[in-house]
Amino acid sequence: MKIGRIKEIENDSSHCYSEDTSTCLLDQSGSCCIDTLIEIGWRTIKKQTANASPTCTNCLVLDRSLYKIVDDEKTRQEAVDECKCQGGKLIEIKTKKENEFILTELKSRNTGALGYWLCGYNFNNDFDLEWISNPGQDMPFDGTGVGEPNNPFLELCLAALEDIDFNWADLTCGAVFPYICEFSAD
Ligand SMILES: [Ca+2]
Ligand SMILES: [Ca+2]
Repeated sequence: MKIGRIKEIENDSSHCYSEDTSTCLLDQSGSCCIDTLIEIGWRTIKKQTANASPTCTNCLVLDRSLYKIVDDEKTRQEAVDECKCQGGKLIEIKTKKENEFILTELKSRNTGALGYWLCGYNFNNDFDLEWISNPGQDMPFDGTGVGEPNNPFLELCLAALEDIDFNWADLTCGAVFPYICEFSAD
């Protein structure tokens, strides 16, 4: 079976193109999103609702942010797409307070999840990770565990891992984990 692939047309966020069906979607709201996985290897595309408000029935709240922990296991890119589709972004943890808030919640959940995706990536071909919204800037707070990051050329993505008390670690972007979407409460 052909693996479904979706790409945004360069410099034009008002269209999405599905290589499987050779269809192009027009989206006046500005962005197309990946929809539910309907069959192994296939994805569909859908319109993102304009100015989507987060579907946050069970969201955590801290200061001006809402957080939704999603237990579905996704690759890092799928997690980024899912959060964006819901009107938010994959979580970027900027302060010690925010990190302790999230870690306390993750530790108390006890779902057996081995980790949760965060929105860090190793830009600049060096030894540290950056938040995707600020690729050129050091993270203002560093929550990485002892000995991490430890594989700057193969493990380019960031997750909070259960076996190191949900401190952060670099790991391969194709791994599948639950994830946390962050929404602005404003
Ligand atoms: Ca880096
Ligand atoms: Ca690592």
